Formats: sequence, C-alpha cells, structure tokens
Amino acid sequence: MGDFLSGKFITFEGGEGSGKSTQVRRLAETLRGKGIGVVETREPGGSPGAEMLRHVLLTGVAEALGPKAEALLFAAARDDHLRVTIRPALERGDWVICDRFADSTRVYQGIGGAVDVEFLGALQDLILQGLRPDLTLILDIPAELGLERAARRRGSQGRDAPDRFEKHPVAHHERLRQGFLDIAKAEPERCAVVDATADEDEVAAEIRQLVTERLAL
Ligand code: Z5A
Repeated sequence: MGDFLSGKFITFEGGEGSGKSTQVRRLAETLRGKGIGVVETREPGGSPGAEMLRHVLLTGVAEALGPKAEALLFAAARDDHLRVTIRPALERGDWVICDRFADSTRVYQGIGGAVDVEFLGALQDLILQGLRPDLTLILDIPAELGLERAARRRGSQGRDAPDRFEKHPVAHHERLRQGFLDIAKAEPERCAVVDATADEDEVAAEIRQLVTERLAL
C-alpha cells in the first residue's frame, strides 16, 4: 500500500458462494468493536459510477464486446471506486474491506476469459498506481458446493437466474478456484487461504486470527 495511506486495506477473494459477503460483514463488525473505522465495499461497484458499471457487467450487457472489453470496464469501475471510495477512506485512516478486487480480474478475465496476462498486468499497474492490499483472504471452497450455496441464496432472494459469471459449468469454476490458489502460492506474504467449507463462525474465527497475526491488530 502507498506510504501516505494510513488505513489498512483488506480484500476478500474466492469463488461464488464461498461466503465472502458474509465474512466481510463479520470482520467489519469485529473491527468496529475494537474502535476501528471501517468501510465495507465491493467490486465491481463501491461508488455510484462503478455500481452503474456493475449492472452493465453482471447482467451480461457487455458480454458481446468480448472479454478484453469487459476487462477494460472492470478496470474503469475500479478506477472510480479507488478515487471515490477506497483512497479517501485509507487517507482518513479507516480500514477498507473489499469484497473482490484485482485478483478477480486476473482470475475471471485472465483464466476465465483468456485475456492476455501482460495486458491485464499493465492495466492493473495503471489503475492501482502502487496500491496493494495489505492482506488478501482467499476463501476456498469446492466449486460445486459454492455454486449450491449461491443458488440457494438466489432462491431465497426470489432471483432464479445466475448472472453473467455464474452460468458456466462446474469444471470452469474449478479452474478459477485453482487460479486463486495459484495467486496465494505466488504471493504468500499478501495472501492467506481460508477453508470456506467450515461453518460461518469457524471461518470468522480463522479470519480474525489471520487479521490479528498479519496486521498486528
Ligand atoms: N468479477 C470479474 O469477473 N472480474 C472482476 O474484476 C471482479 C468481479 C471484481 C461479481 O459477483 C462477479 O463479478 C463475480 C466475478 C466477477 N462472479 N460471479 N458470479 P457478485 O458480487 O454478485 O457475487 P460473488 O462475488 O461471486 O459472490 P456471491 O455469489 O455473492 O457469494 P459470496 O459473497 O462469496 O457468499 P455469501 O453471499 O456470503 O454466501 C452465499 C450463501 O452461503 C448465503 O446464503 C450465506 O448465508 C451462505 N453461507 C455463507 N457462509 C457460509 C458457511 N460458512 N456455511 C454455510 N453457508 C454459508
């Protein structure tokens, strides 16, 4: 993370239904209980402009443009999110907890969409300008179980259809899962893998422990 930013930046990554949104909320509650200012946010989205692009991306409106153009739209959303929400919060000294971030682009557009890795790397360097999460928690779950959970949640929300990125076969989602695990292996000082098959309280406890150890809480 840049030196002028005094807050901590934590990202959650992993497959569909791995429990990211649930655990973002749980960790935010824990940190607030310790008197820390916390901004909970998500990608794509997290600022009015980026939420507009979220709609375009997740409904599949942009799919016809191809994966490279989708990667550019995710980058445009991230640029706005960083400028409007993330950087100001970190400058104030708040902690930012973000549900998905740049690793999702590397995995979904790089592996899932076969967009050239160097193109994606150059794009991220331009957008992030040296900003890097202090900690990335990768919630790992077999794709089939994650998709079942996501489908159950959609059902309970009265929303039957999977979105643009959920609709692929299980084998595709397993390749994405492996992509996140490879990132964790390549960047162990930034990333930690969490077993997301455990129950919600156990996952929350492991995350609390990791945050305490890694960020000297
Ligand atoms: N995308 C991309 O392609 N490129 C990018 O750069 C970025 C994103 C940033 C965003 O989807 C999509 O955008 C995403 C990648 C793509 N692909 N998809 N789909 P999203 O934000 O709508 O959804 P998501 O990020 O995939 O997450 P999700 O499906 O909403 O799931 P989740 O947040 O990981 O899980 P959850 O909502 O916390 O939990 C799901 C259900 O399981 C829910 O009913 C919970 O109550 C339950 N749950 C949670 N934890 C547990 C445990 N431990 N046990 C049992 N049940 C649990």
